[in-house]
Amino acid sequence: METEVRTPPTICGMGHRMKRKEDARFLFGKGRYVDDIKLPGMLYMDIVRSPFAHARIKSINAERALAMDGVVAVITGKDLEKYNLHWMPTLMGDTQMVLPTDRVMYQAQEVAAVIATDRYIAADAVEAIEVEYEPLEPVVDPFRALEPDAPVLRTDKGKTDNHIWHWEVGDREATERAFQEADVVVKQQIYIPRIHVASIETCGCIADYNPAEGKLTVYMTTQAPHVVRTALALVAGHVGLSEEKIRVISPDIGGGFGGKVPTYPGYVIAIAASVLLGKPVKWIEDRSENLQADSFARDYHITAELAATKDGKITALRIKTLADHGYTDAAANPSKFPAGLFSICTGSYDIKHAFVEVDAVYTNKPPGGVAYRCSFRVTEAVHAIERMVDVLAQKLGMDPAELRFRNFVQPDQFPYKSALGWEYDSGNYPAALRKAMDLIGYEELRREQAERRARGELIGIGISSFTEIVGAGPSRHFDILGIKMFDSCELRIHPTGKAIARFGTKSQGQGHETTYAQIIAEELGIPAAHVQVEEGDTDTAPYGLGTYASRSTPTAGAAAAMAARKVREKARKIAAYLLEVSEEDLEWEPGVFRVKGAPDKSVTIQEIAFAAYTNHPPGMEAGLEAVHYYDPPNLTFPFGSYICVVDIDKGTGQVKIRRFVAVDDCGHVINPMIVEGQIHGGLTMGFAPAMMEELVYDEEGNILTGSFMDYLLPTAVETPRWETARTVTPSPHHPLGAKGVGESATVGAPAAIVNAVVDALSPYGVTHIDIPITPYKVWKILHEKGVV
Ligand code: MCN
Ligand code: CUM
Repeated sequence: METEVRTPPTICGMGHRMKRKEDARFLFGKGRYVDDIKLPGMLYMDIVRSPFAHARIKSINAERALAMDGVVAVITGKDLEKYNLHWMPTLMGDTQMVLPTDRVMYQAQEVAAVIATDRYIAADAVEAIEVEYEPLEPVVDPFRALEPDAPVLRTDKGKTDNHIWHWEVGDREATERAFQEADVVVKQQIYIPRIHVASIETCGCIADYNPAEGKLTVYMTTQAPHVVRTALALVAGHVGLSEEKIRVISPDIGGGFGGKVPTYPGYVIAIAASVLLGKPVKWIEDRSENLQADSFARDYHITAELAATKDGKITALRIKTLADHGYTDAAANPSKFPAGLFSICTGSYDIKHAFVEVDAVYTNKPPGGVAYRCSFRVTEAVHAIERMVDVLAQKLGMDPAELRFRNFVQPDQFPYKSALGWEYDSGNYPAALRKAMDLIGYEELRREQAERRARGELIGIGISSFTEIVGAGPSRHFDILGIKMFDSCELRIHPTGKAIARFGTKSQGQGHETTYAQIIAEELGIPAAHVQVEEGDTDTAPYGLGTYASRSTPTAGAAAAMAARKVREKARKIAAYLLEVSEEDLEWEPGVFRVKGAPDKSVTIQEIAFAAYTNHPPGMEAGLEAVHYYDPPNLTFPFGSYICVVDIDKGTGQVKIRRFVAVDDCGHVINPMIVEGQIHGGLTMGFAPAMMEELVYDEEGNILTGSFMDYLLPTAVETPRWETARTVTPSPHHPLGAKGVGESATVGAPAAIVNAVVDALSPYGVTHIDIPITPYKVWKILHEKGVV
């Protein structure tokens, strides 16, 4: 099944490969990012950061800095304390220092801020500030954090240990019984390391407080401007910032990938500085600050077990995880899900019994936990289950594709209720895997592998048949700090039949200006080229929860369709009036109402729009517009099957990805070109942590990968050629049958790569390798296992 194209290219509704409307300004170098904005009288902020992971601050001496020409102010935690702004809440309801008053908790933590007339002066003044520290024993290892004699980090919260929360789901006893009765049990430790998103644009803001109006405008690199506005009003209401006086504008964003969901101390300090000084204050992180201090991703220590019959029917899954959250839990999960949607870890398989528990701990590392195209921890879940299926296949001596087919949730089982409580809306897992196997020539590859193995060559084939879960709400289960997770569209049709549509989401590169316009074109027949899409300004956009966890299409995309349908209903009334027939006598085709049986009697949507302002029916309100707040009835469950083929060089341990086939299914596709772009980018962001990326700390909590010399990013040179294809299994509850897709590839790809490498090395007894699979790691294994 493919997405049906119902509109001509002149209208460019769903299914058209429309070129991105936003790209013109980017290609002309006319994007408007936060750092492009320069306001009159603007001051610049730079931040003093801690060299220690854990230390007491004995003194801060700013005298030399303050004496420098152009330095306007130095702000410390003690200054913010006077206004009770030295702490802020995190999105997970924990607390985080804005600036410390006595202790620093991770390397690169904000210690003080300098405000100056020039960015360079601010940077020089940062160097001139003398901070005296008394180093304290750091807690770096999360397992160490749980030991009874480990230093307690969050004494400010009255804690007596470093444990943050315990979360569990599933039936512990039934799972235990299934394990006892199993023919075969496999168990594996899996570490999914800390990684960093490295978007091209770092984080930053301009806080512009206008004392005459009492109004604060913040230009900010945020994926969720409305949530920031409300949170600001809640924490700074006591200093006179009430919500109608706060305007958050998220202009063009140079990549978010989850790293621009949290509220960083820098934003709050810049706001405080602007309010205190009555001038605009700009703060833009540099690359090292972004890498060293911003929200990380992953850092899950997983112990996973599968129980199965000897012919390969999986009967139970059990997972225990330790989550390292750094010094505060500043993940950006929905409030009721501290471990995000990790409980999707039964994956694409019909597993009767499952039990999952996650414990979170504090350590002396930067806070975060949700970033990097993760779908709220689905990446971790997929990695665990897709690795475990291969571990089991290896133990049973069964082909990993065969084992997957044997355990897939079958197409006729949807809607499928998983052992951990999710209701999968739709899927066809066997079809996607079959298609991927045909495209790559699976059987032929296995034959080639057997021959090459006989010659001692290392070739591996890895599969990942993942299930995603994206599109939060529904609001009965999903909220952030109590704010329900719906999303919105406000649509206005102008008299000449052109439109403006505003949304509560915020594109960071995903192409919303194009795809939302296509949705409205699909529903109203107004050419997508004539639909202006706006996001990111809280003074004009309807309230929404923002863009992350691939939720925009499932929520705001649905809201666009629903708002357009409301407009169409009013248009139908106007059309009936203009054509002097009853509404029932009208037929709709994209852009035109026709009289049934008299097809030459018709009015276009443009004529109707004009009439809405010039000649509307008596008794009807003028205008043609609608607002829709869409609360999805369920999440959407995109999925895919990826197959990776690797060749390993025995001499160097270098892994070369020979081929990578990705079959994705995100239901109906709005713009195939944009979806392919999302998948190409997502695959590269799956490849990167699988092969290269990791944030590493030493025992003192010093970051060892604090620059791109050590934190390795793939470039076009390292990145393999992606071969993509799709199946289309529409979501039954989404108005367009669409599912999210923005993170699928990042979620699904790493396991396929690891499975391929382990497959190559399996004849030598290798059952698992933790990512990143660096040449050195492979080289060591080759030597340890006596392969060379
Ligand atoms: N789309 C489509 N048909 C579908 C599904 C999606 O045409 N069936 C289109 C959408 O209309 C949209 C794009 O694909 O233009 C992604 O849609 P969706 O899956 O709804 O995801 P979001 O728009 O909510 O984007 C968020 C997602 C996340 S969470 C991360 S992280 C990520 C990602 O998008 N960050 C990105 N992709 C990114 N791409 C870029 N360029 N920059 C980022 O920061
Ligand atoms: Cu988890 S990264 Mo995206 O959800 O913005």
